[in-house]
Amino acid sequence: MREIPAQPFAFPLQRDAVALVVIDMQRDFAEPGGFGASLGNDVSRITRIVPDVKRLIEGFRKAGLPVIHTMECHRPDLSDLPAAKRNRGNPTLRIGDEGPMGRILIVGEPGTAILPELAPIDGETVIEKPGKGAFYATELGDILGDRGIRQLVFAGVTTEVCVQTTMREANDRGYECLLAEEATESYFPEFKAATIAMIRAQGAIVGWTAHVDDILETINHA
Ligand code: C5J
Repeated sequence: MREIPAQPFAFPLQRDAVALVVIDMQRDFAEPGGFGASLGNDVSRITRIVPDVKRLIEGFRKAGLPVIHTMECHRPDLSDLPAAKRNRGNPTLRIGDEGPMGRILIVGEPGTAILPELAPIDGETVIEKPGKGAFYATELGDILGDRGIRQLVFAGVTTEVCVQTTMREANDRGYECLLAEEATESYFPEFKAATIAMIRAQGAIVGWTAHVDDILETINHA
């Protein structure tokens, strides 16, 4: 067994039981005219991590390890969108509204797609999720169980919302979770920093955090 240098202590990699989970690297969170921008956020913060997410994905592919992608999205009839989610806040465009990239966060719309640079390849699992967490109302738990996966490396956006929610869901289900620091981002730098700190606090209470270079170096030599 090899260990990935990590905080708060080394991550004990099980190469035959690890997968990369890339959370919601969708145009709606990263491009002007999408959901993230409609909430008043600076989406350029998200596009800046694309190169690091890309090399993490490519590293897992090269090592022959599974890559799982998630997409936050809803059915066109909005039957999986609670009013409490649709009506929250004061966005210029709500989920399901028609925007410049199609209907916001609706399955099959151009803006809902994963960024082309990070697009899944044949054979990779894509989880369409109506919630912030990727286990809620999806088949993710069954897929991981069938494949014997017990460790999850996380990348994607946003750090304190869908990434952290999914990590907490996974942690409660018994997975060992590692967050790739340069491959995750928030619209709020202080929220990213706080999330990293709280995940690894108290002896890795939610999981570990590590640098992309250390993750890649270890998976390629384990
Ligand atoms: C948000 C996400 N922030 N993917 N979604 O609404 O984090």
